[in-house]
Amino acid sequence: MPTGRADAPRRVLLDCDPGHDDAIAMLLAHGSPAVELVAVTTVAGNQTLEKVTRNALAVAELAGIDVPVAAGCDRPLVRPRIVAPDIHGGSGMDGPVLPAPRRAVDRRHAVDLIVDTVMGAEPGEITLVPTGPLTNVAMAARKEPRIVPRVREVVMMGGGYHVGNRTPVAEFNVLADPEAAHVVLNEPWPVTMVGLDLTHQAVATPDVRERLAALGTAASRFVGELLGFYGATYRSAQGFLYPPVHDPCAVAYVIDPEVLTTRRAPLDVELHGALTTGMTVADLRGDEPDECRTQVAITLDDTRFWDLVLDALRRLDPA
Ligand SMILES: [Ca+2]
Repeated sequence: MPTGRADAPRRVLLDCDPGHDDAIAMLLAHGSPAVELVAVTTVAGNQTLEKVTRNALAVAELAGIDVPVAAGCDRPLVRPRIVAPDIHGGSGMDGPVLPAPRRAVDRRHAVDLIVDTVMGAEPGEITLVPTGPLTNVAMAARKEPRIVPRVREVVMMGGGYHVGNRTPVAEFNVLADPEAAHVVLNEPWPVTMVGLDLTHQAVATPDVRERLAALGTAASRFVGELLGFYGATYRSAQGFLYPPVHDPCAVAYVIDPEVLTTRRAPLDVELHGALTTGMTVADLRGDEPDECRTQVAITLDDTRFWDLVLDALRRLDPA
């Protein structure tokens, strides 16, 4: 059970693969007063580990995020590595000119930083927010099983109960390392799956882009440049009129649970399907169970969501 004060900022470790939307998730977590971003860990996903780690350090530099940034697993547990240059470009975060990071990467492996962070905090204090393949989080749960009951909850961006993006039924983060997703979904910690069903409602429309531009801060300009590239690739590669920004949705839920609706449901991942490997399967039959440690995100309050993002960017970098 959580022990922190109800009004104390929620302490969040973000495990990510920046990634355009990961970058926005970092900025949202850092800028929001409701969350204390305590560490950032990186995992191969949208691009190679080297590239996504560099990108994470660049975002930290840009936004003055002064927390440990540690590099983690450079490949999935079992499968060959897949990356996503069709969406995120050759650097993993094409579009803006990135500042040269002055801070060095933490010397610890990301798995050790996750373990140290959770074991060094009070039980129920740390929320894990994975927004890339789940390799690091699965490895941490295996390396130090005592973290599992100490984690407040896992709020993951990944999967979907109805739709995929890399395949008709599999979402990229889960497809990239389905065995790691299996570990994370089957450990006895609370898991909220913020999947594509939800994140496809978080669309960077022209109205959102105008609000961003009107902020006129370095951070909002940076996000605008991210969305310029990401919007173009989402249009050409996925046929989206405007791009969905997946990863900040998970952070937004930690900041304000009212930003989305959830439904408790047993949840697992397909590892052996001829057509369905990497598909997350939620059992939504019948009435919502009274008790279930897994739940899926259903409906986004997109006005509230974008208000949170814009508010965080404003606080981060006053014009
Ligand atoms: Ca990501």
